Amino acid sequence: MSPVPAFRRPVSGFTLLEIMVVLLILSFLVTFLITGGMDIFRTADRAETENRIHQLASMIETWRTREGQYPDDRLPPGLAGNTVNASSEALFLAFFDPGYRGQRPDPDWLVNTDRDETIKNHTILDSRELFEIGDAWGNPIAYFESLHYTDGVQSLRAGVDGEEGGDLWEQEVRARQDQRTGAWENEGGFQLISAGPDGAFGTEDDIANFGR
Ligand SMILES: [Ca+2]
Ligand SMILES: [Ca+2]
Repeated sequence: MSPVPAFRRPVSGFTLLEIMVVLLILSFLVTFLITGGMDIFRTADRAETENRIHQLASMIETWRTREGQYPDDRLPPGLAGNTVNASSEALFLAFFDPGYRGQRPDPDWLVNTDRDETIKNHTILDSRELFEIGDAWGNPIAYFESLHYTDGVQSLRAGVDGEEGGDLWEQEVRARQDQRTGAWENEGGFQLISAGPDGAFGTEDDIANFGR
C-alpha cells in the first residue's frame, strides 16, 4: 500500500495559507500608507491655507495703510454678470489692479470656480478671467469688510475638489459672530474664511483669520 501524501509540502512555492498571510500583511501596509499619506496631505493643505490667510490679512492691513480704507468686498456695478464669489473677486481686483504698488497675493492662489470673465481686462494679468483668491483646496476664500457685516449673505461657489470640476455648489456665507456674546468677529476689521477640507462653509473645519 502506498503512503498517502496528505501532509506533503509542495516542492516549491508557498502554501495557500502562507500566501493569504502575506496578502493580509500587504493589505494592512497599503491601507496604513494610504491613510497616513492622506493625513499628511490634509495637514499640509491646512497649513498652506492658514499661511495664505495670514499673508492675506497682512496685505489687507497694508492696503488700508496705503489707501486709507480696507479693500471693498463688493464688485463695482456692472463689472460681473453674477454675484457669485463677489467678495473674493473684489479682493483679487484690488490687489491685481495695475495702479496698486503693494505686495500682491501669489498668482498660484487664484481660482475661478464660477468661470466668469469681465468684458475687458482690469488687472496686471494677461487675462479677462474674474478670478477669486483661493485656499489650498481650490475654493474661494470669503472676505467680509466690517462695514458690510450686517449686509447679509454672500454666495460662494465651493465644494469638494475645488476648481478640478468636482462637486461644487453655491453656498450662502455670512459674516461670523461670537457664538457666546453675539459680537462680530474682528469687529471694525475684516473676516477671511476658508471652507476648509470639507469644502463646506459653516462647519467645524473652516479656517479663518479669527479664533472660532
Ligand atoms: Ca470668478
Ligand atoms: Ca468647512
